Amino acid sequence: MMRSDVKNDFPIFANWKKKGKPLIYLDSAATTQKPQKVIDALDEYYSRYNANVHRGTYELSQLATDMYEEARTKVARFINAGKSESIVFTRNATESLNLIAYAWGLNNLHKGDEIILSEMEHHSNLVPWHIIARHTGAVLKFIRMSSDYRLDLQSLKDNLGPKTKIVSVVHVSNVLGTINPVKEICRLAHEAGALAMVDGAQSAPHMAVDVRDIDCDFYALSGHKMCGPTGIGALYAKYELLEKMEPFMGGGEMINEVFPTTSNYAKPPYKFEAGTPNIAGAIGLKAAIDYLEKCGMQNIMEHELELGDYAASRLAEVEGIHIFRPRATGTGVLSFTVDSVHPHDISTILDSEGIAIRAGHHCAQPLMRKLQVQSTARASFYLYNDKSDVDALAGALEKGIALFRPRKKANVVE
Ligand code: 7TS
Repeated sequence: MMRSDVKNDFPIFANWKKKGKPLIYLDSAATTQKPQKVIDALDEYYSRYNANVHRGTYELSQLATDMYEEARTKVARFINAGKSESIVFTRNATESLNLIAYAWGLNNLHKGDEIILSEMEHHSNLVPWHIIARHTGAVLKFIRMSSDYRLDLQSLKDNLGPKTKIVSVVHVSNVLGTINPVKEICRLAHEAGALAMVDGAQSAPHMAVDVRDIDCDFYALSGHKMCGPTGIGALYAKYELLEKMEPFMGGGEMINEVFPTTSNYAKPPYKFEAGTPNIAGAIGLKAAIDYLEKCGMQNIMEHELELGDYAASRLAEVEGIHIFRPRATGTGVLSFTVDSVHPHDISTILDSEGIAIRAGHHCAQPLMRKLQVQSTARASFYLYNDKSDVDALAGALEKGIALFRPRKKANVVE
């Protein structure tokens, strides 16, 4: 069970008021709010032990380095990576996905090789592969989505073959909330001799993730979607793959020796962390993971699922609504449209009641086309939401969209 006073851990709920109305924040799939503990960790780093890492021979720098490396160990344990050297700090999930597309893809893909993605990918796991396919001549294939918004594994099996070099799929869809069977997908990819990558931007914040049980080769996450600061993310990779990979970017920190015309590189993960890293971000991410672990990942998942189910049943009563969510196991993500009301208007109506939701294509334009819509409205729940937030959403929606409906003509007596 989630504590009923979780909102108090997040100062924004006391600080932001719209026309005196409290904030009802239902856009955590875009970014989450930050608990005081994370804000304090950032403040403490900058005010007590700010220094650059891995280069100072003085105590202050050693302390900053220890804290930065402790954060790496924390991320590794959080997703059961096995060794902390398997964790590369990045800016966000997007950079983690690009790192693999560029550092692995450019050097390992050739004309005619096949990359398998799915029909529900975020642009971050799509556009990098477009670029790499253009450079290498590799071909993109897609796992189809069923009418119940799930991936059709038969279509994965049909696509897999000797030319498949990598399968890269989203763990939890940011639009549909579908939890994909990534363990099975990785098994099938490996059976075909391909590597497997998982976009965990929407799974790491919401459920216990075990990358070694999933047996993915690569896994990407974003700190800001899991109560951490913006500008910090992580890539998990099997260490032996990191060892074989070329660097993504060159610069300080990632080298062993440099000569005028050539250089050799540091060991992973440092080979992939060129330049001064986001030290404060990593330390803030550690504080965020400490906080999430204290709340309990199982608790968080159950809480969101309950809210997602409750919201789906409450919103189903709204006239003209279409909900895009799998029948059984969903998550706390709920996308919908309402007949004759544009999603942006829905968002504006709700905003006037202090309710923040997202409206748009959610960086998943191919999925929008598949759903035959241009955009959807999306409410996404997290540990600080409760049923009263869902009730407020349903109430404001009923009231607001009535304004957009064509009025019934009054009887006119001649
Ligand atoms: N993958 C998925 C599944 C996502 O949902 C997102 C962001 C990303 C990758 C990229 O994350 P970033 O931190 O690198 O930007 N999704 C959303 C969203 O649904 N609304 O805003 C951002």
